[in-house]
Amino acid sequence: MFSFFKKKLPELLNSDQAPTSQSDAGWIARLKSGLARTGIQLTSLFNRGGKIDDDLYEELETILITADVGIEATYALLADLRRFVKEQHLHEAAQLKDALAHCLLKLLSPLAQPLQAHLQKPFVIMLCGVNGVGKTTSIGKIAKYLQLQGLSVLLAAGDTFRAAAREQLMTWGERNNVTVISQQGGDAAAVIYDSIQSALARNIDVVLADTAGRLTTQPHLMEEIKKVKRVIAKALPGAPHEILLVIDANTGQNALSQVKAFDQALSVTGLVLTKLDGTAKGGVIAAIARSHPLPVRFIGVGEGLDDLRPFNAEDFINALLGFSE
Ligand SMILES: Nc1nc2c(ncn2[C@@H]2O[C@H](COP(=O)(O)OP(=O)(O)O)[C@@H](O)[C@H]2O)c(=O)[nH]1
Ligand SMILES: [Mg+2]
Repeated sequence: MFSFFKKKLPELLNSDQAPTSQSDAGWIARLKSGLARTGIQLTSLFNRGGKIDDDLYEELETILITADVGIEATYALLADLRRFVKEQHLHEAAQLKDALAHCLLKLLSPLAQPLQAHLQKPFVIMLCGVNGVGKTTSIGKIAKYLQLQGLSVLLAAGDTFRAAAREQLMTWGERNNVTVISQQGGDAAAVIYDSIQSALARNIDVVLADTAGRLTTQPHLMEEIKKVKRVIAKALPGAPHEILLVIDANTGQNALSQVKAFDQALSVTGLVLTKLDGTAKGGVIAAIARSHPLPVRFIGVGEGLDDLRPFNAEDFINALLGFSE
């Protein structure tokens, strides 16, 4: 744990974002091993000793850019870092790690806004994103998370393009005793409309609606998902209450164009960042924070049911920078 956090956290975080209270060692370890590539590079840079000089900043710049932070966010972060270093009269390379953590926390903590699914009933959540990013898997994990909060859930098998997606959701529902509304064939809007009717009739708290994967460069599919959103509003005025865009953390800077395009089409209300356990370098979240900030509701570090948690900026930065507890 690093010192600036201790001093600055209360100023930087809202009271409802308790830093590490919900974290357990296993989760932090998974996140850390997922982000190890970046962590190791940064740790070896800062542990080298010596003074903070232009060479050090330049090497840091390279590491950040290759860690998917992107050019714009890297430059902004480094400018902030240089300002902070001057202000705090820091001189040693070893001190730069804490300083970077401080600047990253300032950048990322506004994104840590948990999902508030108890605000409406039924609370309708629609998921969207490109193919294979983890939408259907995330639905299972989010459903479990919500059930643990005492909320009843119903799943809408809105990916009517792939039979496997429907079966994937049905299997999950059976195993966890959750109702899944699906139709053989049919269209996404109709399935989700029925699901909302069903949730109303059964007094269900949350509807999680799956949708088929689509590329933002497929105009007819982007129109189709806009229609799904309009139909949801017809089934329940004010819904969908949450539009989650699922992003694979391994897609690098392309993630940013997905965020921009889906947000433009649907007014996305939150992000789910998956696969931070793979070859992800983690920096894409900083790129999003800088260029197109949206709340990060959950991050995923694996295929298991417990491998998805609300985003906590401090834990993420600890893992990214390779801090040891
Ligand atoms: N390693 C890893 N795999 C994941 C994660 N989330 C999803 N997956 C896997 O990614 C693949 C595609 O997931 P799926 O939910 O079907 O994607 P969809 O097409 O967006 O619905 C599956 O094999 C999932 O098990 C994650 O956080 N980490
Ligand atoms: Mg799917």
